[in-house]
Amino acid sequence: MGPGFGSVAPRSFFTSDAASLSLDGTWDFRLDEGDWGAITVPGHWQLQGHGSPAYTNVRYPFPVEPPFVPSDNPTGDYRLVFDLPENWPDEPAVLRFDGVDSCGLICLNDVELGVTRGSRLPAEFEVGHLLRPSGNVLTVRVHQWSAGSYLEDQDMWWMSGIFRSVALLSRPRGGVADYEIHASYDHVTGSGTLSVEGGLLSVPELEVTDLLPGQSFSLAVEPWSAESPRLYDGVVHTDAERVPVRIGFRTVEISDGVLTVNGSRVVFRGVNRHEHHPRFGRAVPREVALQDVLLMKRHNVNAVRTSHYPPDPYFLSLCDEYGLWVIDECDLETHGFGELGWAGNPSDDPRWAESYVDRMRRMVERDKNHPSIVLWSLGNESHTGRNLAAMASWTRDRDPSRPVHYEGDFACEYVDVYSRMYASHDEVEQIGREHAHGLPFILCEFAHAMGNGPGGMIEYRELFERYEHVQGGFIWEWIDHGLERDGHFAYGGDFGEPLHDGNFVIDGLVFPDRTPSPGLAEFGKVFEPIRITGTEAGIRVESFYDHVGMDHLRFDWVYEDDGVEVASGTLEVPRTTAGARADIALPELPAVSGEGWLTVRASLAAPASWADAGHVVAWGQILVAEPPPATPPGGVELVHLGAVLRHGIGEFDPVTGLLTKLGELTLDGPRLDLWRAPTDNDRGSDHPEERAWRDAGLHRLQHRVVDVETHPSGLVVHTRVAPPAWGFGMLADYHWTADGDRLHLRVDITPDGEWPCTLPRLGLRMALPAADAVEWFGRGPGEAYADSRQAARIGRFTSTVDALQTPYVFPQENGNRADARWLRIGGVHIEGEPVFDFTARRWTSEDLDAARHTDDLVPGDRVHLNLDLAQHGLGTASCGPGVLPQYRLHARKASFAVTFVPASGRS
Ligand code: IPT
Repeated sequence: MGPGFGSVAPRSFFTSDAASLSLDGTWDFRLDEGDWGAITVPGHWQLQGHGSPAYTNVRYPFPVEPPFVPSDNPTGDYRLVFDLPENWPDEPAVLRFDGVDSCGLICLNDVELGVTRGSRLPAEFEVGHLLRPSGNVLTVRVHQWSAGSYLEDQDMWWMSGIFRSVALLSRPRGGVADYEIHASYDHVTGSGTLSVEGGLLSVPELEVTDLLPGQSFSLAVEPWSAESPRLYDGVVHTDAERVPVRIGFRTVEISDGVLTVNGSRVVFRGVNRHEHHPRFGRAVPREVALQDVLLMKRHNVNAVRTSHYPPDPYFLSLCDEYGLWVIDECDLETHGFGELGWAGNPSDDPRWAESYVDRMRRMVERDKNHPSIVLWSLGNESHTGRNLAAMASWTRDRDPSRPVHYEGDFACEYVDVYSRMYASHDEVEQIGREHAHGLPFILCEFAHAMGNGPGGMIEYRELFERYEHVQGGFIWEWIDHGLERDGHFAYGGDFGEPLHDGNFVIDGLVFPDRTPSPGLAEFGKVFEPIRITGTEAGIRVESFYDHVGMDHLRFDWVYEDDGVEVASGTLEVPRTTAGARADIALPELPAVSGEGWLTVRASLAAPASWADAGHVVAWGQILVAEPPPATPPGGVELVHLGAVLRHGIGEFDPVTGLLTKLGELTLDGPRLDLWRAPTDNDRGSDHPEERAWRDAGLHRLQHRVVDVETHPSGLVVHTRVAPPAWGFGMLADYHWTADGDRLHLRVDITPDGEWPCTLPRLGLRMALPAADAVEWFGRGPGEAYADSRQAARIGRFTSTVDALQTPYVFPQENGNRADARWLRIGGVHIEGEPVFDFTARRWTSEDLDAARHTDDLVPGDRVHLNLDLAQHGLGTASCGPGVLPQYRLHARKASFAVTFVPASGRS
C-alpha cells in the first residue's frame, strides 16, 4: 500500500553538462524464469513476444482484495551489463528510471537499491559508490501486478515492463541538485518577474547574468501563451554544473470565478492524450510525440490533459515549445472499486495516504518548470476521499502558482475548478447559467470520439462562448489504442483475454497509426480561432484567440460557379486584437450561371514552428448566387415491350416495378432503405438506438408490391415496406417520369402505423456494376453527418469508391457525403432536388454490420449506393449524451426526388 522505497527525493527532470549514460537499448530478458533472450528497453514485454496485452476499461482483471495481487504474477527479469565511458567522473551518480510498469526491484552489482512503484513516474537511485569502470551488472525484476496496480486502473491496455528510458547520471558535488524557476507575467505593466532556486540563473537574451537564488527581478518581456509560446533560453548553474533551461513568463489566476492566463480568459479546445503507439504501446518514440503535437496544432487543438498519468517528460517540453495548455494529471485511478460500490476504495483509506501524496509529489517535482502546465490534476475516476484532499493541499502548499483539478470532487471541496465529464449540452447550459460552485467550469472529458463521431461538438462550442466561466473542455480522446496485428488493428478480446471491454479502447480523434479521422477534421473546423461568416453587408471575420491578434494570418478568397473557380483574390482584413472582429465588404465578383460560393480562407502568412506558410487555420463560405431552379423531366411515353416496360432510358420489371436497366447499365434497385451499419454511438449505453432498431427489425425489411400503375406519362409503383413480425411500416410510392435521356424518380413516403423508434436513414439503395471514379458537387471532401458536418465545404470533388470509405477500426456506417447537388458514379449521373446524401461501397450495409475488423470487408463486384434524404445524427452515446433532438430522424411523411442520366456525354 505504500510507495516504492530506496529512491532519492524527487526533483525536476533535466539534462545538464554533467556526465550521463543512456542505458536504453538491448537488455537480457526472461519471463517467469524462462530462457534468457533479448528485449528492447524502453518497451513492453507483451509487445515483444512475451505474454500478451489485455484490455479492460474499469474492471480489475484480478480479484479485488487490496493490496494483494495474484500469485500467478507475470515477472520479467531484466539484465544489462555496462561499462562506464572513459573519464567518467568520480562523483555521486544516480540511476534514473522514467517508467517501470508496475514495479521493479533494482540491483546494481549485486546490491539491492530499492523498489519502484508508480508506473508512469520516475525513480532515481543513488549508485555512485557502486559503480566500477567496466562490467557493471544492473538487474531489474519487474512484476506485472503490485499493490500499485490498484491505483493504476486507467482505461487502457495492461502492459508491463521498463517502458520509459533508463539513464545513469553523474550528480557532481556542488552541482544543481534541483532547480525551480518562477517566471510570472503582469499583463498590466507588461513586465515579467523572474526568480530561481537551486543555482544562479543567466538569461543572455534578457541580459540577466547570475541572478542569485531567492532574488527576484522584474523586466519587460514577451509573455508565454499556447498561442504565442515565447521561450527564453537560459542556464541555471553552479561552479560544478550547468543546466540549460527554457523560460516562459506567464501567470495563471482565477479571478471572479474565471480562469485567466496573463489576464485573459482562456478557453480549452483540448484533447485527452494517452500515450499510445500501435507497435510500441506506451513507449512512444520521440518523433511520434512530436507528430502528435504538430497534428494537434494543425487542427486547432490548444490544450492537452495528460490522461491519466504524467506523460514522458519530452512531450511536455514539446508543449512548451509549440504552445499547448496542459493539465498534467497524476498517475492515479481506482475506477474498478466503483464496481464494488466504492467499498475499500484506497482514496479514503489512510493506509494508502503516503502512496497518493508520493505520486503527486513525484509528478509536481518532475514537471514544475514547464510553462505549458497551467493546472495540476490529482488523477482520474478514483471517487473521493481524504487522500485526494491531502494531495490537493500538498500541491497548493508546494506550488501556489497553479490551480488544482480533479473531476471526482463533485462538491468542489478541495479543487480550484469545477470539472465534469460527458455532461450534456443542457446540463452545461445550466451550469453556465447558475455559475455552479462559483468556480471556472471545464469538461475534462466530452464528445466521446469512439468510432464514427463525435456529433454535437459545435453546440458545445456555443456554450463555451455563451458563459464566461464555461471554459472549454477536452475531447475523449486523442488516439485509438489499436494494436497492429494480423493485418488489422486489434482491440480488447483479440488476445483471448477472459475479461475485456472490446473496442471501447478505440475512441480517438486519430486512428492508431495517427491518420486523422473525420472527427479531428470536424474538431479543427468547429474550434477555429477565427470565424468567417457572411453578413448582410459582406464578410465578418471574428477572432477567438485569447492572446494574439491576426497579424500572422493572410486572407484569400476564391469564387466558384457550381464548384468551378471563376475568380480569386486577397482580402484586406483590418488589424484586430484577440477577441475582436472586423466587417469587410464583399470583393467585386463576376456574374455566374450556376450556384455561386465565395470561400474565404485564413492561412499562415509566414511559416510557424508547427506548420508551413499557407496552412489554413480557418475558412468560411458565403452563398452569393442561388442556383437556378431545375425543370423536372417529363414528356416521354411509357411503352410495353414484351416482358419489360421501357420508359426513356429506363427499363422496368412490370411485376415488381423495379428499375432493371438504365441505358446500358444493369442495376439493382433503387428501393427504399432505412438501415445503416450501427455506429459505436448507435450502440451506446445511454441511448441504445441500435437495440430499438434491431428489435423493430429495420435490418430485415420486406418489400411488398401493392400495385404497378402504368400511365402513358410514366410509372407509379406502390409498395409497403415493413419488418417481419410487426404491424408498422412505410408506404413508399415510386413515381417515374422521363424525358430524353433523363429518368426522374420521386418517392413519396408515408409511415403506416405507430413507429416505435427513430430511423437510421431514410433513402434509396441500389447496386451498380463495379465502379471506381466518383465525382460530385456538394459537401466534401470528407464525410459528413447531420451533427458533424462543419468540416465539409461546398465544392466539386473527385474520389474513388475505395477512398470514400473511412476505415474505422471497428467497422460501422461511414463515408457519407452530404448535400450532393449531383453525383457521377459508375456511368450514372444523379441529380438531386435540390440535394441528397450518398454512400458508395463495395460491400453492403449488412456486410459492414457483420464485420469486426477492417479486413473482414471483402470487395464484391458491385458498388452499393445509398442516396439519402437524411440519416440519423451521430451523437456521443457510446459514452455521454445521445443525438440532440434536432438531429434525430423520425418516421414521417416525406418526398425525395432524384434524376438519373447516363454519364456519357455529360460534363
Ligand atoms: C471516463 C474515463 O475517465 C476515461 O478514462 C474513459 O474510460 C472514458 O470514460 C470512456 O472512454 S469514465 C466514464 C464513467 C464516464
